[in-house]
Amino acid sequence: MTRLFIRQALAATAVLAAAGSATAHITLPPGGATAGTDYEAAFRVGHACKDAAATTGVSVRLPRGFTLTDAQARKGWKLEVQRSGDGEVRWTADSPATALPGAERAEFIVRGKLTATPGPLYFKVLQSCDTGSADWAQLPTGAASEKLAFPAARLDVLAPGVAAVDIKDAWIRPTVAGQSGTGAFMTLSAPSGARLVGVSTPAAGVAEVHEMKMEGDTMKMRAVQGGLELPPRQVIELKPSGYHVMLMDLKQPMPKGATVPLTLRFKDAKGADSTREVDVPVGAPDGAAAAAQGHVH
Ligand SMILES: [Cu+2]
Repeated sequence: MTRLFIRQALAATAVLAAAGSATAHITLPPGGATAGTDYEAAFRVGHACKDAAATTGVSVRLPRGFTLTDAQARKGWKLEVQRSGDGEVRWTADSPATALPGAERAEFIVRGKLTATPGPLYFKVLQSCDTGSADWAQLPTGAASEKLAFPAARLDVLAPGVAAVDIKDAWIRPTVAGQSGTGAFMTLSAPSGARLVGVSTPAAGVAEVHEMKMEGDTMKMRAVQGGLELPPRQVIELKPSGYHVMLMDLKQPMPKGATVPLTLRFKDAKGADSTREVDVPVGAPDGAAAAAQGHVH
């Protein structure tokens, strides 16, 4: 019966598909935001326009469903806010000296209130450069294999109760016969901040968030008190020899290639509870295994 919840699934494929969004060039941090809340939209500019040396202007067209509160000024840039219609926020570099160099990353921040209706919101962003411009304004048409050259920045507006947290590269260390505990690892990022306060899975009697701490000259692990803080837009890594999810009282072995469902529970800054479900593959991804070995030395 316990076999039911360990599924052989194509979870690795899902992870790859999620990573694909990182190829877009002006983006909002993945993970979404809760419907009806105040949201700080931090548009990440990753590089200048094609063949350009610097970004000289960024103009964000606000979608219906986002009610502007304010926008963050940038030193050396003029900020213009147009509230009529759907609204637009525009930053323009005062001079070539204050323009954003091609290889440098920066965030352009707009704050506002989100619609109470869950669903995707698309922000169209016009990037101006010393040479040319790029209009990140394409909306998906729904075709399965579609690859947009200039996608608009997407925000997933989530129903209350669904955690606004991006979960990537999750994996569980395989077990051998008789082993009663193991670790689960992943990277977490909460665009608006959150705290990981609990984990559960039908595959283990007990699941806890652990940290590694030196006690005298011994490395010990223990439960994180009060939950694991995820500051806004920071990537927090759960990895071997660092923070991890400890699965104890395992209900069955976890062979490489199996998939285990985890439910992660979060609290936001206002104390609202939310959860996110992830199907976690058993077995270290190549990169993670290498990183884990690197840690030993
Ligand atoms: Cu542990």
